[in-house]
Amino acid sequence: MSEEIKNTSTEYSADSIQVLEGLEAVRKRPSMYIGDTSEKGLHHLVYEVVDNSIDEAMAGYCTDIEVTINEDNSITVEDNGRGIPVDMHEKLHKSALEVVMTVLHAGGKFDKGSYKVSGGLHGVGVSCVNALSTHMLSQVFRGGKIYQQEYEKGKPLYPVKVVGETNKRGTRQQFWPDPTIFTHTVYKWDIIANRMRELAFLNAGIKITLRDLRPDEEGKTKEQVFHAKDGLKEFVRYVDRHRTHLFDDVIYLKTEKQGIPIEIAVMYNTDYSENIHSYVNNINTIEGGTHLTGFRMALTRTLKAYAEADPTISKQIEKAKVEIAPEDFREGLTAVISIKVAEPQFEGQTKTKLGNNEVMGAVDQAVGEALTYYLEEHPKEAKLIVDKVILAAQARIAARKARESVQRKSPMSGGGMPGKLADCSSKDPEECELFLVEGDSAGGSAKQGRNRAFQAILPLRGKILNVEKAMWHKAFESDEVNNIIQALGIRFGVDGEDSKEANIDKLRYKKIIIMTDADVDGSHIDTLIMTFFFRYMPQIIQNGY
Ligand code: 0RA
Repeated sequence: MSEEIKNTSTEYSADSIQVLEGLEAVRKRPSMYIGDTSEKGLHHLVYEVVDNSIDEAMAGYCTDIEVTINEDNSITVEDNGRGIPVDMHEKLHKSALEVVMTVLHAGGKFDKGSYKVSGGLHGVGVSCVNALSTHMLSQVFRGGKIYQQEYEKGKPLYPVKVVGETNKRGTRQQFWPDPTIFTHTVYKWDIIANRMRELAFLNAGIKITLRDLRPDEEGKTKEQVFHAKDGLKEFVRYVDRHRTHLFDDVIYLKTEKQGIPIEIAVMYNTDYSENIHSYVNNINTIEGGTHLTGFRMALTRTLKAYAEADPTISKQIEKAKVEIAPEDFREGLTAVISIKVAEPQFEGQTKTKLGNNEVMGAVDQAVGEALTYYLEEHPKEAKLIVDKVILAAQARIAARKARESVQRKSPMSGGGMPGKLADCSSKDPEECELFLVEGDSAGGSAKQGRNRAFQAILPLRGKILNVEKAMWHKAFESDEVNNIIQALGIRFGVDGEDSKEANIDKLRYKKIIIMTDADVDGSHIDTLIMTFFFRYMPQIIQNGY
């Protein structure tokens, strides 16, 4: 790995060689450090630099962060924190700033006991950003002076120097991503804006200003300020802004249990799905984990206990003749969960599933206490939730009946397929493809053009049911939706009579293609079909089919 380095090593001290090897490693295998070198990796550089300012803000020393997309597509991040230290590092004989900028993972050396993330997504250190930039400029405003150092591909061009005076305090970082490393080099406003909005919601009170100095078609530049003084309360309202609420209140808690800071905001809406956004150390844990499990456990237990303790509600449940299942408590629930863990263990395919067991009990306890209190204090809202839960249980039972009747009356249960399906001859799911085609006539054309050995065609008539707006069982009453389920070989309610979980063991096609017209109706149908997959059989998406 260090062949090229050895040749030029005479001018470097032993320490420098180590540093260079570190930076060379980052440049040789950038994906190992920042995930990938596509658009995602490119934007990751910004997050990495901003994260350091966020850490400074979480430690209580910084209130403002300014992120600028410059006209030449470089990025500037400036904060009003204490400034990265510039004094001499004892062992390495160079400025602490230089160490932070050039030594892998050096960030930890100055750790203030904040919640850094080990491995996985963030926390690789600003030195990685430096290594992957053709040029980088660091400035520190501290003690009345402006300190500065510049780098090329991570290598300092000169020792840290004073370049002027200032009454500002803080750190300013500017970098130019290396176009020989990244497949994309143009920053997208929306991608950065979404992350900055999320960070502002997750860290109440921090003001993040995003600017885009690249003129648009009208020659205009952009600026947006993200600032949420109420943190997650504002976040959950934002997530649910297009939904109708069961009641306007946000159920909110912010506490610490067993040394784990926990913040949660919950709203109930009139839709039928569960939307939980969970974060650990500001990272979106899309695969969930122990914090999510703790939340769900507490929610089920607390609502159940509340319903059982209230004679009127118990009678109401008895009358409705339903057995309430855990998932019934989560219909129409939107929640944002944010916790901080000192040593997070991230697991799962994308390393976004929290594994720390101690977190489960902490979140369970926090949610149990806060929700019990909320229900006692808000009987009106509590009743609205319980009514909704009973409705959900009834719908779930109705869904089972609809499914059973479909399976009885149609030829499908015996391996029969929907009449409209033009199946392929292969029976090997690995090579079989199913085309979901908009309209019978396009379906006909697709049939003529296909390779019948492995390509099957299922024409769909018009728009399928919008499952996002329908109760669970309605999907099983819709012919078009049932045709898709049957053609795919999906079964529901296998583990436990009315489980909502799809069983895809007998999936007949491992490639599913949505084929619609390139117009608004086509896009709408795409959306409806994808929503159906996302809500009823997310495994199809998760497995990349
Ligand atoms: C450790 C110690 C001190 C400041 C920082 C880290 C710091 C790092 C970054 C990175 C971006 N912005 C930052 N702001 C501050 C200061 C220690 C002291 O002053 O005593």
